[in-house]
Amino acid sequence: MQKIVVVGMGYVGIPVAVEFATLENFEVVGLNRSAGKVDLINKGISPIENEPRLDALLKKVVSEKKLRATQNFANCKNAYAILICTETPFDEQRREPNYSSLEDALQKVAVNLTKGTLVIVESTIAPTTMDRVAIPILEEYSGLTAGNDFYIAHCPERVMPGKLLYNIENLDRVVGGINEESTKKAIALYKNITKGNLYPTDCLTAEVVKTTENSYRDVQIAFANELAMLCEKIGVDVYKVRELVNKCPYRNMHLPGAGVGGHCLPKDSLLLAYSTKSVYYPRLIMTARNINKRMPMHMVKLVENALLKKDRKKFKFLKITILGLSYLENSDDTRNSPAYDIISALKKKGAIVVVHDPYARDENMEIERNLNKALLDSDCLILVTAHHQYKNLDLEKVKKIMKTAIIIDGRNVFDKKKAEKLGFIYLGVGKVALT
Ligand code: SAJ
Repeated sequence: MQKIVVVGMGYVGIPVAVEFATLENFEVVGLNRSAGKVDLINKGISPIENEPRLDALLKKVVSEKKLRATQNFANCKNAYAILICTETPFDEQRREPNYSSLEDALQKVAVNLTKGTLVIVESTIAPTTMDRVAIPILEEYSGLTAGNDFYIAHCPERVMPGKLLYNIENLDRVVGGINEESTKKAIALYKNITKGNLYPTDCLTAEVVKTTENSYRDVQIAFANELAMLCEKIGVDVYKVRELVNKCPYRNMHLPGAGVGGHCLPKDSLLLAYSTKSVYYPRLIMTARNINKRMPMHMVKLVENALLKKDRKKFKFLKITILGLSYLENSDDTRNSPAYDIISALKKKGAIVVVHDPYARDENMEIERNLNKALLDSDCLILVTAHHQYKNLDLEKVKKIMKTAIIIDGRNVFDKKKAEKLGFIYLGVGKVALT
């Protein structure tokens, strides 16, 4: 049985560890810094909730002793392959990637690295990181030579909360090795767990592909957001415009909204730009990133406009209800959610902000699970995340329990005409602004 070690038991590491552990010829060791997570996994409990099939599969492979978690990196010795899946956030203050977790993992792997092992970096990294950071650390702390004594490749993850296992099993992937042998070994490894195509390339190209695929999406969303603000001024519904634009061949206008959250899009264009920081500034990509970053403030502006309509200027003591803390509909994942910027801006203006979300988990945020309580006596309902639960809200009932009938729609969930007919002031991203 070949030993696979997965470093980092998060949204990337846990599903890939489970996928290999279900296969007959692999046993898997999951490495994590937090003892709590190690303990949960060894009890067969997934730290990630609301993920189809993951709970059951994790319980199965742990009970069959095919997967175990530990904090001890000595388990890297004699591994067939080591997959590094640690977080790589971007530090916006210092304007550089925060590689502390990645470098810590690389060092601990390196001191336990044995000849012949295949090392894969799945974490999303700025182009040139494999060459400038990963390979030097592995060689320095192991005394081995990359590409000869051990194999190394970058195989960027393509996970998506809600489809973690599905994406691993079906999506195409890029496999960038330090040399042909490393690439071949990495492709042979991943062929065990995916039906998707595995495209061979080099480390640098793989780094650029991953950060580009998300920068590309960020730019597309920014286009939609810019058009939404333009349509508000012109007085047309951007969603109607989008529907008709997309009837045109080769058009695929994305959805405007309250903002762009998640663990990928808000940082990947910054990682891409970082790699050329002294030689080239990608203006379009960075402008797009700034447009998306400013959407939560646009939502706050819409609140101000709506209150003005009610001759209310002050936010002080107003009760404002946020519907949706998660960054993505029907997910509990709150990472980089635009809701946080909206909440802090409203609190700074003196509003009493009540946050409702059926799924989100955040121990630092009080989350109301009872929708009626969240809306009772509220002066403004702000729709940030298009959870299913909000789509069939009975606005007539909602109006009865709110104090002031104002809706700010960040995801085109409600029907503007119906809301206005019921007596709501309705403003939405890309919807016709107040006259
Ligand atoms: N969003 C918009 N408008 C859109 C699409 C998304 O405002 O048209 C917002 C969402 O509300 C969310 C954020 O952008 O706040 C990110 O949404 P996402 O659908 O991109 O979801 P992510 O962040 O989980 O993106 C992942 C990425 N997958 C990987 O990195 C492997 C992304 O590359 C995928 O394109 C995306 O899933 C997907 O296609 O579902």
